[in-house]
Amino acid sequence: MTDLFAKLALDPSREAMAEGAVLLRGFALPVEDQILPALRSVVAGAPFRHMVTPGGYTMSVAMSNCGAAGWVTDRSGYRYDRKDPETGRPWPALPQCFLALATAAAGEAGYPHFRPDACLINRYAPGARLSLHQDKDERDFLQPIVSVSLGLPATFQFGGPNRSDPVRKYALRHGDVVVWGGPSRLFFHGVPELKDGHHETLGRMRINLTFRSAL
Ligand code: MD3
Ligand code: FE
Repeated sequence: MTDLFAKLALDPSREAMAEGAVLLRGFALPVEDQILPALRSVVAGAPFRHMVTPGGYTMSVAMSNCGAAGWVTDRSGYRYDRKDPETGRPWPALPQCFLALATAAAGEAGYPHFRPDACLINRYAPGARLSLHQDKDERDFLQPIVSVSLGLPATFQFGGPNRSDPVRKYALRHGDVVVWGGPSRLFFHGVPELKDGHHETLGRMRINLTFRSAL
């Protein structure tokens, strides 16, 4: 564990995407050998599933969660739930290396007190997409969200506080970490259809981890 912090302390390349949004290119690469096995063990306990929106659509993105709470949707609405509705059991705990990565990234972006209690895990197969939305189901919008991209690259669409605001496009690649704080925390965002491809460790797949202070 000690060398994890030594590796993360290496000077990351950072870009500002919007007010409060800090892109740390490749920030997760030094710890991917810890993240990927931990991810496998989480989804062994809480398998990926395609959830249904309140409007009755089945999401093309498959999801799971770990942490004290998980984000879920069904016909009754969106919410954070302490239990996996598929199994009735609590979600798997946040792996130590997930927590260390998320808190280190938040620290780099100026949020030294970020302590996520939920991690939503999104799995994209080619063709899967996430339409433009805001993340508003968390209790405290002053806390940032930290996202970690793994596997196939995606185009990410980032707009503004109103749905009709123009969007800008960014490529998010394997190992990229973004901290979404300040005004950007409530900006509209989405992922258009994932292009087919092959990633050397994850194959035909993109995984996105989003760490949240939900409760
Ligand atoms: C900006 N996930 O899980 S990651 C989500 O690639 C979500 O799976 C996308 O949007 C994905 O809610 C985008 C980047 C991201 C995540 C959360 C945000 C950007 C954000 C929350 C607020 C603002
Ligand atoms: Fe989102």
